[in-house]
Amino acid sequence: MQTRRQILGGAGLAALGATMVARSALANLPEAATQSAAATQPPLAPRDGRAYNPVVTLNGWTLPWRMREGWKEFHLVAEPVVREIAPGMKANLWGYNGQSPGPTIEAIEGERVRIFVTNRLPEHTTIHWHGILLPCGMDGVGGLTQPQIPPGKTYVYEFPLTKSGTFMYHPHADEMVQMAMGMHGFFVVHPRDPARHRVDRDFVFLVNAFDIEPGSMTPRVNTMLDFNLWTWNSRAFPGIDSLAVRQGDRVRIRMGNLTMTNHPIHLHGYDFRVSGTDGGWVAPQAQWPEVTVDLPVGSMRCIEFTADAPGDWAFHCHKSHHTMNPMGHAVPTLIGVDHKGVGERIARLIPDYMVMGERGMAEMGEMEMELPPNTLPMMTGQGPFGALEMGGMFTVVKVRAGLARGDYRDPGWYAHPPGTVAYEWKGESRS
Ligand SMILES: [Cu+2]
Repeated sequence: MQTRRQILGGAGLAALGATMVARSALANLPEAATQSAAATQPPLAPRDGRAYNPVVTLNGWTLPWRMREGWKEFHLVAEPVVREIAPGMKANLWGYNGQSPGPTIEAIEGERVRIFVTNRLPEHTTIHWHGILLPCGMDGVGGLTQPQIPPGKTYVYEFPLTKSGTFMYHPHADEMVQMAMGMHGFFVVHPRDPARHRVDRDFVFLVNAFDIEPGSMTPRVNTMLDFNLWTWNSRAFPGIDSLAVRQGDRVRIRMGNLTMTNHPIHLHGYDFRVSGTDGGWVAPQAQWPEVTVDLPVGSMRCIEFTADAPGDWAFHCHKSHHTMNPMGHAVPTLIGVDHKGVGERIARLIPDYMVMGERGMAEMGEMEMELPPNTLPMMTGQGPFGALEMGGMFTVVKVRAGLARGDYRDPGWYAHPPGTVAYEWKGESRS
C-alpha cells in the first residue's frame, strides 16, 4: 500500500501544477492511503480505542484513519482509477483512493467522524452518506445541502454516528455519470457493545454494473438498462474472490445495490435470515427464513447464517443474464434448428463462421473463441469437475472445518466425502 504523500511527493506535486496555496491546503490533512491490488485485503483490526470485529471487503479494503482531538479522521480522494474487472480485462473507472469501489469506512456508534474529500476528478463532485442519520448540511447533495466540490478542492464532512448499521457512500453530483463510472463505497458503523450483533465473519460488498464495449476500457455512461458487466465490487466472475468460512462460524454478508435493477441474491446449501437493512437491524422475531434475498435498487441487506454445512456453495444473482459476461442480445435462438450443411456453405463465404446454439449454449463455456482484446468470455471458469459456464455476479462460499480464525485465503476445492457426489447411472445404485 502506498500513501498519498508518497505519490504527491516531489515531481507529483509539480505535475499537478501545485502552488504554495495548494501546499497549505494540503496541510494538516490525514494521509490518504491508496490501494493498487484488486484482491480481498485482510480486515483492518482497530489499533486502539474500543474493540470491534472488523469487516472483510470482497475484492476491497478498509480505509485507515487517525484520531485527532476526539475525531476519527478519514481522507477520501475522488479520482480516475484503473480497475481490473477480472484477469484479462481492465477498465478506466472513477473511484476513490486508487480503486472502484472506494475503501470501506469503519467506525463505532457514538464516535464523531471527520471525513476529508479531495476532488481529483475533471468535474465537480460531492459525497452522500447513504442511510446515516446526520445534520442536513452534511448530507452531501450538491446544490441542495452544499456547494459542489470543484476539481482540486478539499471539503470536510463532520458528523456524529448516532446508530450502528450498514451504510454506503456515493456522489450526489452528476450522479448518472459518476455512479456509472464506479464511484461508491461501503460504510459500516459497529455497535458500541461488541457483543451486540456479533458474528465471526462479516463480509461486505456493493453490487454494481457497467456497460463497456468489448475491446474498449471506458464505460458508456448513458446506458440505462442494457449493461454487459454485472459486478460485485467492480469485479466479475471469475474475478470475484471466494468467501472463506470456517465450519461452525456465524457469518454475516452485507450487500448494497447501486445498479438500476434489482438483484435476487441466492446462496446454496443454507437458509438464512435477513438481519439488517440500511434502515437498521431487524429484530429476531421479525426475521423469516430465505435462500434468496432480493436486493432492491438503492438498498442494502444483511444476511446471517451459521456455517454448519461444509462444501463449495455457489453464491450468485439469480437473474441468469447477471451471471454472464458481455454477450450479444441480438443473437437469434437456434435451439431445435437443424443446421446440417448450412455452416459449411456459410463458411465458404466467411471462413471463421461457426454454427452455435442448436443444442443450447453450454458449448460456449468450453470453446476457445477468439475475443477482442480487453474483454471477458461470456461463460467461463473451471471447477474441479469441468467448465463452470458462469460470469458476472457469481462466486463460491467455501465452508471448511479447521480454518484458522481470521484466515480468509482461498482453501481450494472441496474434497467431497466418498459416496456424496452425483454419479452416472450404470444400472445399479452405489449404496
Ligand atoms: Cu442481478
